[in-house]
Amino acid sequence: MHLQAKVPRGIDVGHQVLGLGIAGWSAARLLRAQGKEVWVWDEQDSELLRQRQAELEQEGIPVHLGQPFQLLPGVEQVVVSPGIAWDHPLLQEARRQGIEVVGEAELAWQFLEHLPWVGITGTNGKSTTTALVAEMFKAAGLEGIPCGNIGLPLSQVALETWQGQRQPDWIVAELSSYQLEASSRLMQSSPSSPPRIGVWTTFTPDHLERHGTLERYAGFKARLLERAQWRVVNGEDPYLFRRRRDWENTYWVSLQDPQADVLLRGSTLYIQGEAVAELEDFAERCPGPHNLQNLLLAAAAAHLAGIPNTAIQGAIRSFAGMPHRLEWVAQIQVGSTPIRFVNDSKATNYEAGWVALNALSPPIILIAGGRAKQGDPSAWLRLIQAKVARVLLIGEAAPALAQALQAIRYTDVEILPTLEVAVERAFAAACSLAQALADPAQPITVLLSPACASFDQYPSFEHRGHHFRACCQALVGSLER
Ligand code: UMA
Repeated sequence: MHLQAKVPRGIDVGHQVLGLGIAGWSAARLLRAQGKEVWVWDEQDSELLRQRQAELEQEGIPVHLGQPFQLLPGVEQVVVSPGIAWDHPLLQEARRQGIEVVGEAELAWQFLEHLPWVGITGTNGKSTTTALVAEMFKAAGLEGIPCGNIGLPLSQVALETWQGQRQPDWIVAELSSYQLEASSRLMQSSPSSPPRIGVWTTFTPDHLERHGTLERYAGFKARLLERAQWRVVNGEDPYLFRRRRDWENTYWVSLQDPQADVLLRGSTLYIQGEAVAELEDFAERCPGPHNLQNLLLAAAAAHLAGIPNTAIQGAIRSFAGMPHRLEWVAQIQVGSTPIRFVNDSKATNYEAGWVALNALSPPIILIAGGRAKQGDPSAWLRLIQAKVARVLLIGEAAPALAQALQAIRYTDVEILPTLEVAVERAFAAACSLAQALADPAQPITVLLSPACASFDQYPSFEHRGHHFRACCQALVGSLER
């Protein structure tokens, strides 16, 4: 295999960054700001990548687009974007040659390890928990930057902190299994280090195409708890509950267990036996037991970080929910029936799809599909059967999902070419349904909760969610005209 590339004479590459997504882009700028020679490589070529290429080249960072990765001669460190397989042949070759290979998050850690951290991992719920923890720090007058897998790259935070543009009190990092796999020290604590709090939200099969087995996937997430000084774990999750004796210094969170450290009694949140907040309004704004679990996890982490109860209460009052997660994007009144459009584009696997359906009351018209993920869809399919009036399928996975629904004798299914057509069809179906309702004032929900990745039709789940929101708003506009 030819893995060594030609570099123009006189260039000492030093650091090679693989992937020009937002993580690679930030990592390259962080290294350049340290005066390092950096070369960025991306196997794709697109308008967006060319824009980024032009920006980086202005900063003296050469960028190579559209060809398989190759090792540049003289490289001392390879920095890897989270989405690149950790066993990519080029990385194996680099390790064989004794070249240091680090993940982008691990690179950022080297610049941020003097700060206290809350690291949040889990299959689902980690973004909402991350945003809630940051909101609780904010209510206490502290800057706790929500970053990492949630969107703002850790390297960007490292760069801005190093340049003095930010002075974070805490790093509140959402950490994916990809980032944890590519890190050997991230969140490592020692007796003298500032606080490190590790949170594990849920665990179900995901990303098996990358990690191979469930054990490996769990192992990367467990790294976070093993390295932290204090831990917060969701006792409602069956897998995590089974592992409850694995970790010390752990706050257990539960909606039901009266023995838990952080729990719900009625609608009151208790931390270590003390009543902290009423959650009725929060449960209206952020429906579903999963959102209550996320809130309890966040409150536990904030409490361990020394955030006062008044700030936790303030954050609970002000938190408006997350975009693309059961986000209410439009409402159309048809006679006395409200038809609500809810964007849950972030549901990229069957478990997240199940969580959304579980949180909402019927009748529901569901738009699902995209690129299929590995995993067991049976619980999701059963909930569709119980709660969904009609399923509209889009994307690559549509034929297979239609077959799976037929296999359980669910027949109210249609395959449609685009999301735009699906929104129109969903509205028409909701209008017919409204006429048949026993209680005409009962709301009908049109829910985009794909249970699939977006990459067959969109660059990301955010693009898919924005498109859904735009389609719904266009529909509202067309009815107003
Ligand atoms: N690329 C290659 N070769 C490959 C793979 C990718 O050249 O073999 C290139 C692609 O052409 C692309 C670039 O690498 O241009 C993309 O890099 P990336 O996939 O690491 O994406 P980034 O834009 O840098 O975003 C990453 C995270 N992406 C992934 O983990 C896949 C973002 O998480 C994160 O928000 C961002 O860093 C900032 O920290 C997204 C995600 O989907 C939300 N995460 C997964 C999830 O939540 O399930 C783990």
